[in-house]
Amino acid sequence: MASSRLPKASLPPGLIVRAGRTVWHTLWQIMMSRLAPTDQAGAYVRPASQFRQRVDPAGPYPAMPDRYRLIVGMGCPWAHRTLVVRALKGLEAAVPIWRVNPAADEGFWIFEPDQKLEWRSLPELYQTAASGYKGRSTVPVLWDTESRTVVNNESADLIEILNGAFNDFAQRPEVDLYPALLKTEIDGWGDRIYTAVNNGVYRCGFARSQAAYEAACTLLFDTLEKIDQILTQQRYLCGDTLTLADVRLFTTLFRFDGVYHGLFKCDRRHLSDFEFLWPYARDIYQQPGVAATCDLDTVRREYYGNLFPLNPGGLIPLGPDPTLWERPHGRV
Ligand SMILES: N[C@@H](CCC(=O)N[C@@H](CS)C(=O)NCC(=O)O)C(=O)O
Repeated sequence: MASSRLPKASLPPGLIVRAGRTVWHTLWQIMMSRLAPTDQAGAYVRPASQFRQRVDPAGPYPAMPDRYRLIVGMGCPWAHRTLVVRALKGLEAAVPIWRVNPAADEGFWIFEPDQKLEWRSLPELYQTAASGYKGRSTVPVLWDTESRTVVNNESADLIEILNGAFNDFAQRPEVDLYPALLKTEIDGWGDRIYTAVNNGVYRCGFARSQAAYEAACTLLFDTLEKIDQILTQQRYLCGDTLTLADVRLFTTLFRFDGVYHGLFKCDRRHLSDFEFLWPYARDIYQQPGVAATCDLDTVRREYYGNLFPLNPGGLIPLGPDPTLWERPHGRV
């Protein structure tokens, strides 16, 4: 009889489910608290960047070609902003990059070995800059090879620096993504986009309470829907000129359907469902030099492969097709 082949003493399924759930939930809470600090309501709070100096002819860090290095990881949206500005300005030769990759088991960034640098990991470089540094070792970083320190590790500053400070060595100095007349408007967009969208997707994905997740997700999509409306009337956020505000929005949009929709539960709509926002995002992708900074396969691998508490099985989704970004955008 079939029943005689069943194992004699197996644990009751209910017990296995309850034990598994308790153990996994406790581990998840511990790992999430390391990965993503939250406030008392379970909402993610991003730590502030600690190196905030400027490249300035009058200060200790004057602009010079080949003196600074921009340290980036290809998956990171904050690093991606700096790569987009560097490409639009034609600063590839003047400000070379050093690349880091995530080390899944160690939880920090490791330098690509073929660069043959003196540090193995990014935390080691931060210790060279400031011995005893206790903050997070994040990308992007602007590193000064002369004084051997981190000049700045805040992407919001770095995109302004790359836009304005290296014009003498830029291939396209005439490109100005932060024109004086639009500064107030660009800064206003920057704040709004940071809270609701750039950091908003992380606040969805890293929330540890239902209420915190719902608040973040609602603000995110309400904001994207408002932007979609605005883009019915104008090509870019501040009118007919591409600015830093668009660059800030773009790097989150580039990751939206491939990563945030699934992994971070940003799933009220796909980016590709938005009538104006989706062609707008492709318009930026198709600007000279931008596509070369975009690598959707690496982005997907880095997020899904390294945020273990959000994807313990480690499977990497296959879709959507990256060539969709090359479709004509039709915006003028
Ligand atoms: N506010 C920073 C945030 C940068 C950031 O969080 N970078 C992430 C990668 S997407 C990182 O390097 N995390 C490493 C860590 O937190 O240990 C900026 O915009 O530059």
